[in-house]
Amino acid sequence: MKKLLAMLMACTMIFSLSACSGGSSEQAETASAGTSSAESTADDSTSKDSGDLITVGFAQVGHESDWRTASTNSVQAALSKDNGFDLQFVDCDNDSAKQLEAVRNFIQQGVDYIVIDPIVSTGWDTVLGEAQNAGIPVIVIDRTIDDSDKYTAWVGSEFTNEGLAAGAWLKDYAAAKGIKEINALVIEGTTGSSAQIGRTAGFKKIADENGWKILDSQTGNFTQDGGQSVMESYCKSYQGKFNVVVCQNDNEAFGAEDAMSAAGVKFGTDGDVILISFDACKAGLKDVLAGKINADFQCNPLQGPFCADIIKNLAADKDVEKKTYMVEPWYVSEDSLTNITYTNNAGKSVTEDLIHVTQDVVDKAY
Ligand code: GYE
Repeated sequence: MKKLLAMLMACTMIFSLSACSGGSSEQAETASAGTSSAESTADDSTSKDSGDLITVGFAQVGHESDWRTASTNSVQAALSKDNGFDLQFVDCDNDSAKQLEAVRNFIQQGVDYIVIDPIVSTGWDTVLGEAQNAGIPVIVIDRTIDDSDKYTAWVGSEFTNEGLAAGAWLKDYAAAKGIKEINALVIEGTTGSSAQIGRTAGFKKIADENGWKILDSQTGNFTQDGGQSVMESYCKSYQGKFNVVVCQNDNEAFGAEDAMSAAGVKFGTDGDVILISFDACKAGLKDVLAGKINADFQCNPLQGPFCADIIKNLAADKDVEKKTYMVEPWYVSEDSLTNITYTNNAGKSVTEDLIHVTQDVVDKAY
């Protein structure tokens, strides 16, 4: 437990966020149901036999990207036996039916807690009701569930802000470079995921405000292969007509780079096409450093410690926040712009730093 606390405190300091304060008594009541065996483990979890561990079922999206690998590693490390957890991990392979089945299996087994990273944002109310009836608190991480509030807590990203920030950066960058017309191609993430919905909407809002053309917007499913095949077809259909490509994650960007290189399209800081990406994983930031990706908007996958913190607090009958947002910096290849100002999804005008990528930034990335 001491080890866990130290880790969580460090994490809280880094992100200046707390996942364990406040919250309504209603949440606390829901959360405490079905956790009596776990309560006794809340104070000392370092030397447990398996009967004392908190059992958790985690229905993960799949293994489609570098981001996903980092997310899985983060949750598995935080919900380890040493930290007092017995974690059952299910890779749902980007299949919503499989994910619902995994959650139903966890309910049937009577795990203490269920963690879900929802592949899509709707279709959840019935199964969350079943978990609630069984007295099993559900913690949602990363993507959101938008058609039900029958979960105890969520920790993840403000995807619309990521899209808005990408648009705000492009506006300032184009102005600085004297680029008058924007003709953009978008490669979206998995259709119906909150990450795809938010990033698409945020970028489109800025595009509409500035009269930019979005020539096409198709899904690449958050995979490198998907990004490559969408970009291959874009290169044929829109040859010479586009000057911006927006990929909704780094892996799609890697695929788009291969397709553009094969088609003889020059992209990046010295090219004719501005390449924008999301996630800012290590390999993505390497490409920012190399000038292949112009700007990369981070989505922070290190939610494991927050998740462990939430569960430990629920097990100890403490209140938790219903929503916790990860802090996410924006990364750029050139150092000409140092910040962006935009109106975020909460309607607030914000000014945020742009981090110029150096080798040191790459080395420290996830
Ligand atoms: O951007 C992508 C992953 O849900 C935020 O899913 C996550 C997204 C992430 O596959 O790389």
